[in-house]
Amino acid sequence: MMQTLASAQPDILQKLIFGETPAPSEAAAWSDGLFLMITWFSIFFFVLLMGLMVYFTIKYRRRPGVPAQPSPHHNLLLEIFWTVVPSSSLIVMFVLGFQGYTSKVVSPDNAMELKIQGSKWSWIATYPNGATSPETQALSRVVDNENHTVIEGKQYPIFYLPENTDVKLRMMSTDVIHAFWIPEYRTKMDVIPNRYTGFGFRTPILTPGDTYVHRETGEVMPGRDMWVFCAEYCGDDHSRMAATIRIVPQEVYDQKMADWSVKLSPIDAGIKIWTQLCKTCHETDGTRLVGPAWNSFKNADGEFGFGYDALLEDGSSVIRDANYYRESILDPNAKIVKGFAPAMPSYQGQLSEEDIDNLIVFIQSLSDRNPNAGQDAGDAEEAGSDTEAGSDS
Ligand code: HEC
Ligand SMILES: [Cu+2]
Repeated sequence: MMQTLASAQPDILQKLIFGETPAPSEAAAWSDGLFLMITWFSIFFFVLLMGLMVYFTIKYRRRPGVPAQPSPHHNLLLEIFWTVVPSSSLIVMFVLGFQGYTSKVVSPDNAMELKIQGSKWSWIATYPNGATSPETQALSRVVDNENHTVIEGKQYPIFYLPENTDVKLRMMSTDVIHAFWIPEYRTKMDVIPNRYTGFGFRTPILTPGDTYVHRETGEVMPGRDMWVFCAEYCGDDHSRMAATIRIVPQEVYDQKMADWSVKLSPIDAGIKIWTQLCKTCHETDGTRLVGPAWNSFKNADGEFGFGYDALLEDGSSVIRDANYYRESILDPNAKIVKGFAPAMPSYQGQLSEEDIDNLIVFIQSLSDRNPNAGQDAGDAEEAGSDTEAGSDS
């Protein structure tokens, strides 16, 4: 269905507007298709209305000796016709647009989670195993002919991703509002302080034509580069807040992850904080202490763990997602889990953003709805995340 919308359009216009490279995912092709459909819709009505206007001005122009025609008052049928037809077309556009939007914002349960941090004026991506990419490339280079040297412009980070994989971004800003924009995916989303936002996409399957040039060796390697830009005006260097997403074969990605080894995986770092600060009130094996256990399980009090709905004291319920956990740590009394006392101290100012993030990755790993299951996320297995039960995909 998604592809039909895009492929129903003439190829030339598609290429003229969106370039030679095909959209990297079905969701992106959907946006192109919808954009072109709306373009044709507008062209049709523009030509029709302007044509009629010109025709009528000529036909009913004022001429000497010809008395002016009386103006008709109202024609109910005509009024209904030209209200219903255009507005139902708009509803069709809305529905198709909404469908495209949800397919970008909602990603499959097992999508790999990439953490994005935006700050003035750079992007940092952190992988499930805690690694960050040390590689960069320049957006521009100038050849200095006198000295026979190449002068490279500002360096931008390269984020490697495996081909044919669902990826989900969890983003936050450390300062002002930014927006993470991947033009090839036709998607951008605001990145704001103190709240996670995100969207997902599926990386394309590489074709033999997809290559990039290795910066140091000059070798031609299989892969596909896509630019990332900031789409929210955020100050002086906004226009140079860029990065590259580089889609590579799975083996290359795995090798990079192994090479960029990290001191302490996010899960291990999370376990450390838990042992020091939270263990007295929170178990990870379903045992009820002062506070609820963090792993996923069900009992008479309801469902627990990441990805499950929390029943609250005030009778409402809320999904336990990353924002829920963040709030529970910084402002524990904002939502009180049903059956528990408001006995938890706030950790506002005591835990860094990174600490909170590590705790969330650890808590996620305790759930059978762990988004990072199957990724190399340290000792997730040990924490018992490999069960399929309860998955609602
Ligand atoms: C003095 C005991 C105590 C300590 C220490 C404590 N908590 Fe809590 N926590 C609670 C109680 C009680 C609740 C349930 C009431 C509520 O929702 O605030 C709770 C709820 C939570 C929840 C929501 C759980 C759910 O399943 O919905 C999270 C997340 C949480 N705490 C995280 C932490 C973290 C992280 C730490 C350590 C940095 C911590 N807590 C330390 C008592 C504690
Ligand atoms: Cu920005």
